[in-house]
Amino acid sequence: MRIFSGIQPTGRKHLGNHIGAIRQYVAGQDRGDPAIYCIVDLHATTVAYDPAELRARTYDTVATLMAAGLDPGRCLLFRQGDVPEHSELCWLLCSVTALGELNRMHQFRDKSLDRDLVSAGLLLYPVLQAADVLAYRAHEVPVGEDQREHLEVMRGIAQRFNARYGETLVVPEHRIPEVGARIMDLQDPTRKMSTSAASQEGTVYVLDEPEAIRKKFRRAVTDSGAEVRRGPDKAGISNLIDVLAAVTDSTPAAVEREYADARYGDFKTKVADAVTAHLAPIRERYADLRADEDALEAVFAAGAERASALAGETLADVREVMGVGPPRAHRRGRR
Ligand code: AQP
Repeated sequence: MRIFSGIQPTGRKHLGNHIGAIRQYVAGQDRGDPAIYCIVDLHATTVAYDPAELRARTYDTVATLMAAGLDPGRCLLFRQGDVPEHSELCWLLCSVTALGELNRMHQFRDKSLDRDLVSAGLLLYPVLQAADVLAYRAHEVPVGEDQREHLEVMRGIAQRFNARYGETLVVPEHRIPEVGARIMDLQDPTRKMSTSAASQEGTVYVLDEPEAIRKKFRRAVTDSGAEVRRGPDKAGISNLIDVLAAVTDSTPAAVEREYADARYGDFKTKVADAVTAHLAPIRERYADLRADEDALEAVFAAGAERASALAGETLADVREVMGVGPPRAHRRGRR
């Protein structure tokens, strides 16, 4: 079982990223053969950004992943921009990607709003994402609910490629967690918790200080009712129930039973305490890991070498069936 997932180098990862994705990465590293995780710096260039910030936030992100439990000895951890096979495969996959489908993606539409320049890269984002996964012939992709649409595009690209050129690529499945696939903003529980949220108050960051976490949960928007239970009219409380279930490895139903008689204020305090206890060791480990950029670069270099060897095999097959470059027999010593 090969597992692959990519994560943006936004640096400050939030509780949604942690519960929806990072925790599944850690769980996957012993199941994966191998589990492959990539910090997608090429994806980050599809919107306006500062180059020096990108490097710094990439280090922040890899240090956060390692502090949360990713161990480069037990998984393959690397930076996307170190492995040129991703970009080449992206271009080759464009030939089996429907433009109309890319135009309809929610993320493209949302991120195209209010921009001076809507880059072609933003439109092609799902194709590069497909290349990331398909290059490793991964079977499983752990992601949050918001990535379901992109995963479907990726599967369509792989199926179309195989139909046109013969069975070459693995059609991957998503792995969306049962609890916490869509953690909501604490100030507006009808919207997902997001890096690009207008207000920071509704977003809990993995590296937030305990007092900041407590304050955000204290101010979390709930509803006018009094019962700690899930329901369509109780988006705020439902979200808090999911958060508590996820960070305590419980289930939403068990949380509802345990807090059936609790008041909202007390329940929020419980959730805040559980999240603080869950994140504190990660914050502590992060400081040491982030301080040594040479060590982080060494992790990237070792990861890129292994990743490039795996992706290179797929790319050689793709080039062969597509008739691109010399035939395999003439390729000795070349890719
Ligand atoms: N609210 C969420 N709940 C559960 N999972 C989530 N993910 C993102 N938000 C939630 C999952 O986190 C993984 C990494 O996401 P990313 O690489 O897109 O990181 P990001 O850009 O920092 O996260 P955002 O918040 O999704 O950014 P915006 O909204 O600004 O574009 C993915 O598996 C994702 O599903």
